[in-house]
Amino acid sequence: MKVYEYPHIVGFEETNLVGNVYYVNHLKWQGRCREMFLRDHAPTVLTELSQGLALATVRVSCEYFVELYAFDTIAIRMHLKELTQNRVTMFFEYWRLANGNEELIARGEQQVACMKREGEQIVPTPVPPALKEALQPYADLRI
Ligand code: SSV
Repeated sequence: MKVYEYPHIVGFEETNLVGNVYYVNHLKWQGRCREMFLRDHAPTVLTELSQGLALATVRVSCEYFVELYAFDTIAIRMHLKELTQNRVTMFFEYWRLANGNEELIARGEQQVACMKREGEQIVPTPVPPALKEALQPYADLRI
């Protein structure tokens, strides 16, 4: 199984009054990670998003183990947890990278539902073939 990695260096804007990273940022990084995945591996899905496809986020979670600080170098690693007719569930691990060491900071999960806009309505639609194809190598079980 492959994992998709989004690297990041924590900035001051992401920290709170006492210097550690404010919890909402971990969720933003999940968002960054998934959009960069589309950019790198399924760019046609980005076009579809401007043509009626909607990827609706229906669930997001994060479990926090260790605090992060400004200038920490981290990697958000994503893989596919489940794929159904019209839903994709992703799993995330947040690692801090420091002098050759890797420390698990947090874990997260999210699910998106594929929908399409039909006039006023928004209705479920199958996962776009280009996305299914791109997800294949990142599945933790064969799909
Ligand atoms: C504008 C908007 O609604 C964007 C939604 C983006 C959703 C991206 C979903 C990407 C899923 C990638 C899964 C990769 C698993 C290895």
